[in-house]
Amino acid sequence: MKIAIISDIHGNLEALKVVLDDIKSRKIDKIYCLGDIIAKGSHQQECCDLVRKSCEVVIKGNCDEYFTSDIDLTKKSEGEVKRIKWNKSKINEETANYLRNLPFCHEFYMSGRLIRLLHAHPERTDKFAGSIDKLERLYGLFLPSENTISNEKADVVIYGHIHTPYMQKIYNRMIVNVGSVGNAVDVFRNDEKDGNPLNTTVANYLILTGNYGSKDFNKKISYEMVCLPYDIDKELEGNKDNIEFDSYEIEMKQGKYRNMDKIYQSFIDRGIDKDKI
Ligand SMILES: [Mn+2]
Repeated sequence: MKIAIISDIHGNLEALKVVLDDIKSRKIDKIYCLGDIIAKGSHQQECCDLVRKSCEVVIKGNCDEYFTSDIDLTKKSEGEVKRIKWNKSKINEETANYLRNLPFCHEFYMSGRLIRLLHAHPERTDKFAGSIDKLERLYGLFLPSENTISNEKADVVIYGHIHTPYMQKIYNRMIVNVGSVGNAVDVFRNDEKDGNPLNTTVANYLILTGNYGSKDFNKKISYEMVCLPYDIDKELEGNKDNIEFDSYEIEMKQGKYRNMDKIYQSFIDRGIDKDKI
């Protein structure tokens, strides 16, 4: 069984189409989506329509949750109010209702492993845990919570949210981040050390291959990360109405997150010396 796992499309239709075409060209049985179909890019409605048509399982991301909830605008800054209103205007009410009702998590066995799919973390759709974190925080990814389906620790956690793909083995368990289809970034940036941005600004997804439903650990399993170039300029052409066009363009073309101050603060919070990055 081959399952393609996509995440964090963020309204990028060109990237999503390239990914779905690539999936179609391989013998893949199912497509799962880990959320954040909306926010940021202009083609949010189109991406929701395509994901609903193509994916057997879709779970909820933090943006799917945030931009479809009742937000008290009186407590938000002027810029944030504009951002909320623009993003809310990009999807219709029926789609908003669909996103609101998405499940938090999905689980299955493959080649003996209990595989848990999450958007970001078992506790919340917006809790950040990534390769920059210490073991204790990474271990938290495997733990069950009131949001998970089973009360077991997962053998494999597959998630999105951080927009940078990676794999890491700890405690005989496996972490796989599938990266982002439509908004790939790399938070480790240094003008002297940076390589080709095309190594970041691709559409990323994962192909998981193994014995679906089997509780026999003694079976083959594989995790394949796919990186696909797509027509970024064409996608940006269709973003003329984007109220955050400038920062969006930098993310698309340089893979540099729009709010590096937030990234640097999270390095400081984690005890990482930002000057050594
Ligand atoms: Mn997210």
